[in-house]
Amino acid sequence: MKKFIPRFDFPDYNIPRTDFKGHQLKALRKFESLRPQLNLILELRDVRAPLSTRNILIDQLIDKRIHQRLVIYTKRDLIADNTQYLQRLSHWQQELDEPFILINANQRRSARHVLDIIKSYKRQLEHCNQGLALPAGYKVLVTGMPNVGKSTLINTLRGSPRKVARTGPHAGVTRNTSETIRVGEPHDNIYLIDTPGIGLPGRLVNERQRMLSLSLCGCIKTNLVDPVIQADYLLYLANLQEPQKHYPGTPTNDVYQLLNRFGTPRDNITAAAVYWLQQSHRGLIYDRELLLDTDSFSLRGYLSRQPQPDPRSKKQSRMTTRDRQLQNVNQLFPKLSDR
Ligand SMILES: Nc1nc2c(ncn2[C@@H]2O[C@H](COP(=O)(O)OP(=O)(O)OP(=O)(O)O)[C@@H](O)[C@H]2O)c(=O)[nH]1
Ligand SMILES: [Mg+2]
Repeated sequence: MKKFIPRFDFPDYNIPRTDFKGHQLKALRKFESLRPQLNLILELRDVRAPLSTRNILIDQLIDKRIHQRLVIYTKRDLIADNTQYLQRLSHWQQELDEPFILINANQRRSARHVLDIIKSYKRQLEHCNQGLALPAGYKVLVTGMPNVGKSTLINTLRGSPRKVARTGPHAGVTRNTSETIRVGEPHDNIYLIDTPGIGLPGRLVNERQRMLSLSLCGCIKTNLVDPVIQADYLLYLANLQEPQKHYPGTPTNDVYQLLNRFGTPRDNITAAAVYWLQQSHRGLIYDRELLLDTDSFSLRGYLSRQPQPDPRSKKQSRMTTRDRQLQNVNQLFPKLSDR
């Protein structure tokens, strides 16, 4: 039998570069006003797409002199078998010197671990303050891209059967920054703030494929990208990883051939794509760079190569709504345009 060779390239489809919305800009403004009272920033990312779900706007929010920071990779359970990948990710994070943990946000044990870390950060801060208690309590902003599990983690940390934060399997469930939510014992004095997921304005997205990875993680609106293109990208990734685990029949590079195998009524190819996208694809990594071998990819190298477009060069008269949004973002985070 002929050996199956997966595609190494993926077509450059003309897909939207952004799903940035007005409520996200409003949230960024709110972050700016909360900034002086925050002690810890918890940045959540989806472990299956750590590059795509990293948000450079959050880097701009952090002032190292006053804020502590912890990166939390969620959805660990969806990739638990892939120990080799988890080891590589840990190695890259250590290289960056960015404190991080991996969790399942639905799991009480994970939430207890997060709470223990928050308490230890708080103790560190009190120690630096010569043991003085923090008058307004210890404030923790829970932030990240849409749908990465921010509200889920807050509910699990609260531990009560009644949810304090609304959750759902698609992007944009939380629309407003919450009031403070107490976690732990009353004397712990720890308060979390739930936030709407923040995406990136189009000009800060240099590769369209980011949108495909984000789409597979549910971080952008479901119908922003044609489901057949999403299915094609999923097929491409599955073939580079373990095709036999993710679809029936012999491996194929032809998405139409695959979708026809699902036998949907009246050969509705879009319905077949949606059906396949909704299956669980445990173990799959959605950022294709991470499939390169160790010599060809390092997270530090990748991040240093990310271009930072200068939005100031755009003429005011030709500004679109998106340009204006980006300009607003840059006014909030001037450091971005100086890079
Ligand atoms: N398997 C798994 N599912 C998770 C995990 N964390 C969150 N989810 C699921 O992911 C979906 C999104 O969770 P939310 O908590 O609503 O995400 P969010 O970041 O608050 O989303 P926005 O409010 O839209 O920004 C829900 O269906 C959760 O059940 C996790 O660690 N593992
Ligand atoms: Mg939410």
